[in-house]
Amino acid sequence: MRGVKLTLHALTLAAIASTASLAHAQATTTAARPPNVVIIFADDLGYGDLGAYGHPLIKTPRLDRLAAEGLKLTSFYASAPVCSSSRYSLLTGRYAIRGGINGALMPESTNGLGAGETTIADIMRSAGYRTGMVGKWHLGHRPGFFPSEHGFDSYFGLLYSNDMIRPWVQTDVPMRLYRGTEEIPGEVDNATLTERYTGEAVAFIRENGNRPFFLYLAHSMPHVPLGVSPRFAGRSANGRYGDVVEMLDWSTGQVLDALREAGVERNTLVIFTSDNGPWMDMPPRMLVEPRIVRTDAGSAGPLRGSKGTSWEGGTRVPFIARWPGRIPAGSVSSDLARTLDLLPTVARIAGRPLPENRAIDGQDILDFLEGNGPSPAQEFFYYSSGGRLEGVRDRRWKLHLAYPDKGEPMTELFDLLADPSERWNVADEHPDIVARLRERMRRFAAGLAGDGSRQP
Ligand SMILES: [Ca+2]
Repeated sequence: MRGVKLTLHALTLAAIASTASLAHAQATTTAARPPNVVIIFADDLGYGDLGAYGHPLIKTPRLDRLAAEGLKLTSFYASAPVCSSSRYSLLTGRYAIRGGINGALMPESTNGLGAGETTIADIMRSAGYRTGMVGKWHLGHRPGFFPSEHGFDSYFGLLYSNDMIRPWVQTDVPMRLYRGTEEIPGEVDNATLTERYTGEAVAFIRENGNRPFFLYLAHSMPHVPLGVSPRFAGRSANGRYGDVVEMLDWSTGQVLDALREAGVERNTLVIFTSDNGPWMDMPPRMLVEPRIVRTDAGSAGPLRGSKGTSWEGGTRVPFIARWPGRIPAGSVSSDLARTLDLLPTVARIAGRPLPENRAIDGQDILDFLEGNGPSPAQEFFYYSSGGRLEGVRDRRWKLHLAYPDKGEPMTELFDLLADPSERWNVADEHPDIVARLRERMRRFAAGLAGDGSRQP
């Protein structure tokens, strides 16, 4: 009995002590609590699709205001021109070739994000954050590859693209929403996805506003087939595509309002960007009923090319970051930065070291985001949607290998500062720059072959 009493007494003392430390923690909470991070990732949203990036018809007042309250980048790159590869890089800070992820995983695919990879969510969870994901995963949809196995405490969404169902993709695998690792029975209504994702994201913020959290909201839109709630349909001057993007703007506003209502607006870094450039081509499989039409395509603005290409339009995407008191309002920069850089940056915010024993291609750009100096990112490598290395850029020059249907690629050189639309090939005028960048590509490819990081 005596032993039990002592134990109870010890427990009481421990409870008093922890209550006291809790009170202390609450008193210092706004100063000491680690900042939250929210990443909103659109699917196939082009460089020219937002008001803040010059679209003349699509109205995006919440995103435009977000940019005015923070930083807008004009040379920001998703790391691949296609879904799965791009998402791999966002979450791991590594080019997708390192993880053996090419293109877009299909319903019959059996691979996914490797068990040995360390994601942003893994890092944030190790720092004590609550980690939530809502939306399109597209890094494997079989056991072993779920978001919950890659650092996310909670998940709600689609495990791959919203077109991976008949009539657009010839598959017999049913499309289902998931919560955690559990399939939600019933057909998926494409028109409701943005609204459902938004509700889940807002609920996550409400539930976790009293502790550090990381939220990754990966929209299925504006990937075709476009889906929009009836209350948003027919509102945009830019047709169905405009309706969908304006609904994403509304969704972002809901998330921002939830942050303010939770009292964490000033302690949260919000990032909005896209996984690749706009879809523009028209493969025959899309010309079935219900028909996808050319006006369902987005815009790369002044940039050449589209999703799936190594032209600028394939990977250069909108990027907006807001962090009141940390990122100066009204900032605009043409410095180079990439989704690859978000993992090192977020790791620093959370006070965690980078994963060891593997190559990390991204760099910590926090000082740059906060207006303290230029971006440390010096270069970007361009891949085709099939994983072929097709170019590299530095701060000014882009070497591009244009592959014809047959034969040797044509070497092109563009001055991206003078010619962001890639209209004038100046390779003949600058053989020294061509040689330097070709050597840089060769060394990068050789390093990939030798680093063994395919199986981290
Ligand atoms: Ca995409």
